Amino acid sequence: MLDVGRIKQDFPILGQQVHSRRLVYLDNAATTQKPRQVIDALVRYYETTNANIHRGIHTLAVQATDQYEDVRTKAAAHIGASNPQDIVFTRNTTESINLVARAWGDTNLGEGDEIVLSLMEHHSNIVPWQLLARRTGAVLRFIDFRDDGTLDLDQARGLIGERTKLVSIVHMSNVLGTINPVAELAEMAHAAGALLLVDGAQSAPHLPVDVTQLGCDFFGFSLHKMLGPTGVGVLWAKPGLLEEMEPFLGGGEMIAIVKPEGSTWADVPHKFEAGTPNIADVIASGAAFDYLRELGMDSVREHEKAITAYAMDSLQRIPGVSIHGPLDVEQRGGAVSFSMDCAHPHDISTIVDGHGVAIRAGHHCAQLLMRRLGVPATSRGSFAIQRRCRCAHRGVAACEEDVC
Ligand code: 7TS
Repeated sequence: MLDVGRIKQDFPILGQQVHSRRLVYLDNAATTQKPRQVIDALVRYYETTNANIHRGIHTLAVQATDQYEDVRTKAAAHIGASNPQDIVFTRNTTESINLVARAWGDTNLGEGDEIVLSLMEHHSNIVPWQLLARRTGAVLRFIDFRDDGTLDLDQARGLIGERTKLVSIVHMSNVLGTINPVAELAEMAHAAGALLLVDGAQSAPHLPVDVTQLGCDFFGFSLHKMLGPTGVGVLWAKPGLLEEMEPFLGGGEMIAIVKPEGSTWADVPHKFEAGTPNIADVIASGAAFDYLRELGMDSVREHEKAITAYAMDSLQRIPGVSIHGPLDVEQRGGAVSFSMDCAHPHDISTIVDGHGVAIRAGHHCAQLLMRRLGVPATSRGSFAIQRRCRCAHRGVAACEEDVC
């Protein structure tokens, strides 16, 4: 069980008051707060190690390079990947997906080829494919979801076929909370000769993830949603895929030899990390991976299930409130969107902000999903490890804390 009292002390920002009330931060799907360990790692890097990497052979350059590469190993371990060289550091999930759309999509897709997405995707798993479709003549297909917020797998089976070159799907929805059956989708995609990309922006922070068990070909996520700094994303690709792909951005450090008539590329993953990367934030991300590893992702998941159950139970007691997405915590994570009769989400957000409570209201960068729900916006509370639940009300065995 997580010691939430101790965890909360690690987050300096949570000691703050907002509108003279204790800050209750429930916007973790947008970005999480940072523990002292991550902030200290960032400061320590600048105070003791700052140097450019993969170039100098002086002491600081070697130390910075070692620390940066060490985080690649931690990133691989976090998602059960066997080889750190299959990890590329990007700026965020959005860039990870755009990298695949450009570096894999431009070469492998043509007129009439199909990319299968779902109606619950974040815009960052829609727009890069629309741009790719415009460049190549490929066509997008969308899997619907059922009224209970689960993906319509029967429809998926019909949509994924011989024209499909890629299935790109969110692992955990940032609006509905739905956890999608990635392994089944991987089987469908592979049976059709297609690849599967998983948008792990909401799953890598909250679920134990093993890319081998998921059977996916690409997996992307963002460190700022999992206690790490902004400006660091990860793209993992199945062994061998990165080698086959064209570079994404050109410049320093991604080359082997440059001649007037053309260049050759560095080995992966460096082929995809042109220019000076976000060294400081990658190194501080190492502290975020350590923090989650020490808690254990199984414990994180159990804890968040308890909070989510409590939140949904409490919301359902309020007259006029309806929750979007699965009601079973086994099928969902801790992003809980709801609508309330006669109350606009922005008003709800403003009112609770007056009580020190940070939630998000809006379309959550998922306009296709909003249209499918038939609402312009929702209110959303999204949880992470540093919240307690009043589980005494719920009798949730995983958590005996009783102070919210
Ligand atoms: N995919 C999903 C499922 C997301 O939830 C988000 C961000 C992204 C991709 C993009 O992540 P980024 O780090 O590249 O920006 N989601 C949200 C959200 O729900 N509220 O603000 C950002």
